[in-house]
Amino acid sequence: METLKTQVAIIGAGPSGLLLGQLLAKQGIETVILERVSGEYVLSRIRAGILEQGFVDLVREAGVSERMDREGEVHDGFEIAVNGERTHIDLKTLTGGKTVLCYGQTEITRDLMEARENAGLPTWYETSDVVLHDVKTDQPWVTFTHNEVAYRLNCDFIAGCDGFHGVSRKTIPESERTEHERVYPFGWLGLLSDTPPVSEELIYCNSERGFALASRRSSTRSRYYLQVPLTDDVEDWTDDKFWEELKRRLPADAAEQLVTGPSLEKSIAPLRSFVCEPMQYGNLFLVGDAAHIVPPTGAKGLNLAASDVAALYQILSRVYRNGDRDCIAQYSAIALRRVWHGERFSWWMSNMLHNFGDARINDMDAATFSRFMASELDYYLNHEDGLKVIANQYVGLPYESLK
Ligand code: RFL
Ligand code: PHB
Repeated sequence: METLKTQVAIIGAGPSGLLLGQLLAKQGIETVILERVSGEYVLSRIRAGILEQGFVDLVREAGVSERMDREGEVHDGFEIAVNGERTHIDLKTLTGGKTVLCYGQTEITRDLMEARENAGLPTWYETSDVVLHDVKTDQPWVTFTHNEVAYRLNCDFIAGCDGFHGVSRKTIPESERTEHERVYPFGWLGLLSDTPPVSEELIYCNSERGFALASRRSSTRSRYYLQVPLTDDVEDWTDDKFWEELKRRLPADAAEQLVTGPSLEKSIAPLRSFVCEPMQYGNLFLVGDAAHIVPPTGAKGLNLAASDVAALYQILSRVYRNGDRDCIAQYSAIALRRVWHGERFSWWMSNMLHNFGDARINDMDAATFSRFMASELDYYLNHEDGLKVIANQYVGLPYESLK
């Protein structure tokens, strides 16, 4: 077995792992990233589109913001439509000047990959059999296989950035972690197309036929989503069927302007709220989707990954700068406080905007639950205080600093 050495072993080359690697490199901290699939495959996954200011600032600090600053669209607001009636959420006014950036996760990931490659930093794609060892000790190590050769990677710390299905979380013994989960009785079918988006701003649509979201990637590329039953398969949805259903769920004036075209990508994602506590075990830290999942309704998944990265980056910088190991224990509590706020917001938005069919929710029948949610929406969308609550959480709560 060949032996390698680094300071921080990062498992997973998604946005969490790549962003952490780039930030640590700025502090002169060595990293090796191990990724299960190819770089091309990582870039074929179409996911989030809305970045909070905290995320944007981190990407700038990592020195990888050149294309994001040029091509990302600043969004001052978005809309929520309830049965066709549109309410504008003026983020900038309601939050005292804050906005979000519309720039796809795929593009951020591509920029981070290129920066890492240009800096000559090691990423091992298409690795298999990744196993974490001795994570409770000061000398953890990772074994993996690449091109049929077995390797051992010695390190000081391991960052588990390997997503919901990764190995890192499962390395923590079951007796040492608690998992909180809510699975929703529907998924989101997403469609990407090179068509001009139906609106300058995102429109979150609550309709009797189910939820829909009109999002975008640029003035020529659209991203739309439909709430679909979990039993549906992507193959059940031709492009024509998707466009027809979207028109029925959008406000009538938007539907009239909708430009349709062939899909570049279509996929279904199940909706889930999930948190693993704690987010650290010895010298292993869980980051991003490895520790928590939110339903996409609040656009928080990627943004919570970024606040985890920010907390771990501060800790590891301090450890390597002045040998202060006491701060290590703060990671989980700092990360989880913000994670739970994001979880609560995403759960609440999902409850208000989807159609739960005839599923029982919170121990009540769906019709009763939907009345509560309709009243909740009515209140929040028609009072300045309510709009501020939505706006302040949509732009993202502040990051917490180390003590
Ligand atoms: P990722 O992006 O899942 O990356 C984890 C990486 O780890 C690799 N990996 C392994 N590597 C080595 N060894 C192993 N054993 C490994 N197991 C896994 C994987 O191949 C992968 O490359 O997690 P990360 O970096 O924490 O980033 C989080 C974000 O990707 C995620 O929060 C968001 O994309 C969530 N999400 C969405 N968020 C939004 O805000 N808006 C969206 O529209 C949105 N759409 C989505 C989503 C997540 C989805 N998944 C995961 C089901 C759509 C989907 C389909
Ligand atoms: C997206 O553009 O993919 C997107 C935007 C906002 C969300 C979810 C997904 O809440």
